[in-house]
Amino acid sequence: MRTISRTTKAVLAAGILASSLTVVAATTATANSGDLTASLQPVALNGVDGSGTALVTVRGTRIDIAMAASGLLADAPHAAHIHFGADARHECPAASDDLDASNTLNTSEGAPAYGPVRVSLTKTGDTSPASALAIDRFDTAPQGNLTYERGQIKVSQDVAKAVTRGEAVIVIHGVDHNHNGAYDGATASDLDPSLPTEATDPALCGVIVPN
Ligand SMILES: [Cu+2]
Repeated sequence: MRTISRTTKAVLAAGILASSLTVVAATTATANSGDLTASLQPVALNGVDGSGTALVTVRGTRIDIAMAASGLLADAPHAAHIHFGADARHECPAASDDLDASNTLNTSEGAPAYGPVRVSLTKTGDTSPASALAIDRFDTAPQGNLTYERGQIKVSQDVAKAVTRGEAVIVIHGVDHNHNGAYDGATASDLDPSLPTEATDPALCGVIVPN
């Protein structure tokens, strides 16, 4: 019967341990998992006197979100999304993003900061970018307070990964620039010319960061 020296056994054991550690590390790297928070603050230049918080949980390619915000135009639909772009800055926009010098920021002007819509935070039904302006399925902020809770939102692998890494941004839209209690004004929305820009301009924004 062959005998294996102690040294050989130790080397073999170390090798097995090292390879199983590699397997554990690889598994952890591919399965997205995280508990995160976004502190929602007024978007630069848009003058919303409000704030909010979103709690986000990622498990694989499913996301749970609970969100509350205040200071929004009351009883008006507020589209809300998770934005992410690989080439974006993974930030909320700054006053310097006001390319047309209008002294307000529209959704497109914020895109270099937060990227395109990747998840529509609708209360029911589809949550893809196709529902970005499905205004009948977003919260209407009674008394200016938005509440939102939805679990098991299916997202793509790259979005799950971006959220887990702290690169995705929550944006709540809808700003009453002239404080007259309604979305109106002569400027058309950059997203849908049939809507006033007030209906879609970004109001509150927060990067989703790991707890
Ligand atoms: Cu958005």
